[in-house]
Parts: sequence; structure tokens; C-alpha cells
Amino acid sequence: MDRFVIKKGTAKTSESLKVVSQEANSNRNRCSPRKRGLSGEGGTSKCRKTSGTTNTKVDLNLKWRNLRGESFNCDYAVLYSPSAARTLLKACEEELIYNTGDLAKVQIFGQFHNIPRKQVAFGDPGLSYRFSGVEVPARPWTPLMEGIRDRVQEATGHKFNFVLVNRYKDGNDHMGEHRDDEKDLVREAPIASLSLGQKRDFIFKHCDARGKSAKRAMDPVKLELEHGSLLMMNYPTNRYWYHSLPVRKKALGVRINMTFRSMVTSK
Ligand SMILES: O=C(O)CCC(=O)C(=O)O
Repeated sequence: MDRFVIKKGTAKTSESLKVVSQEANSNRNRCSPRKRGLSGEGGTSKCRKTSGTTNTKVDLNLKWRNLRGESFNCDYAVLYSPSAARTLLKACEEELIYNTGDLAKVQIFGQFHNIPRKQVAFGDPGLSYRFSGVEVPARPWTPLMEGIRDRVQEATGHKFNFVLVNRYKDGNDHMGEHRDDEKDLVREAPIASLSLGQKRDFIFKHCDARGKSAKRAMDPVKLELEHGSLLMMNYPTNRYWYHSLPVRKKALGVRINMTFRSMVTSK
């Protein structure tokens, strides 16, 4: 497997997680060819048709790999070629302005700490995301973020009304173990995670297999998220598996990650 690296662990259960299918060019609801947009690969769809949390899926000629295990269901594909991803990363570096002050903190055991990375969110009017004791409001979609969102929607057939952007300046910046299971998220909707820049390890741990008081021996699932890749975390992965982006001292480059989400709206 050249693009989807699963690092093996040692627990006896490791063989229970495997890539069970490789889907090439599998697309329902195919649309007619459309104008190429940002970076030659994004842009606004001419056939965008949405309802609820589903979106028309477009044939982008992607090779999806599905990884399945106990309560674990993820899909992975390279969404942007290296050069298109480089162009996007550059545009993000030029345009994105990250949150500061209280919006750049999290609350852990009642204490506020600066997050070890930079963060900003975009989304539909009025949306905000509450997690780790903070509330991050969505800024209005910009043409750059809309172009990326539309491509993610077309590639996945899902509609997303919010994106959390995290910027890791190098391998010292990181994200701790957590689940994205907040009530504000539509319960069974997937989360689409786009990675640009420095390749980093991404680690899943089952909730029963964490820490010293773990109830079971289960290997973590370790993925390498590559420049331009899209990881779909499908239901119920986020109910049972924690994920993290650990420190990697040898990772020198900038990485930007965007997690596209479906937030509950009052309508
Ligand atoms: O940067 C990453 O890949 C992790 C992002 C993440 O876990 C999150 O936004 O919840």
C-alpha cells in the first residue's frame, strides 16, 4: 500500500483491523463534466444538489480504501495531487488568519491552556463548535474554503456546514487524544479530514484500551496522513475510538488539517 500506511502493533487483536476493500472510481449519482476550479481540482460544482447531510457525489476518479474493524470504519483517498495540494497549502498560508486570545485556548480540569497549534473555523451563519470548554464560532465561508468544501462534498457525497482548521507549524505542535462526539454534531454523520503539508502520524485508540486501567488489549490504529489526503471517519468510529496527532520531533514542515463536519442546526 503506497498511500495508506497502517503501522502494525503487537496486541493479538491487530489482525481484526484491515483494509477490506479498494474501490476505484466508485461513484453514485455521477454528474456531467464540470468546470475546473481552484488548483485545477476544486471549485464550484455545477451539479451541486443537497438535502439534509447528503450531497451529490461526483466522479473525481479517486481510489478509496476502506479500513474496517470493531466499531471502526474509515475511508481514505488522495483528494488532491501533490502539486494541487501545494497550491492550496500556499493559498491557506497566505489567507488564513487564526484565532487568538480565549479562542486559542482549551480547558483541561478547569484550567485554561494555550492550544499547541493554531485554529480557526468556518461555517454557515450562526454555527459554533463547543469542545474542551471553549466555543469556537464559525467565520463566514470564503471563496478558498468554499472551493475546498465543495470538492470534499463532491468526493464524499456528504454535505458539511462547518470546518475546523488546525495548523501545526512543525512536529512539536500536536493534538491530544479525544473523540469528536459532541452533541452539536449530527450523530451519524461522518467527519471528513483533509490534510495538507507535512505528513504526520494519526493514531486511533479504542476507548476500552486506553491507559493503565485498560479493560482490553487492542492495538492502536496508526495511519500516516499524507499531503492532499482525505480521511473519512464514519459512524460509529468516533463513538468508540479516540484519535490524536502526537508530537513528532522529526517532522519539520507545516501541516494544515481541515475537519469538515455536519453540525446540528435548529431548523
Ligand atoms: O490534525 C489532525 O489530523 C487532527 C484533527 C482532529 O483530530 C480534530 O480536528 O478533531
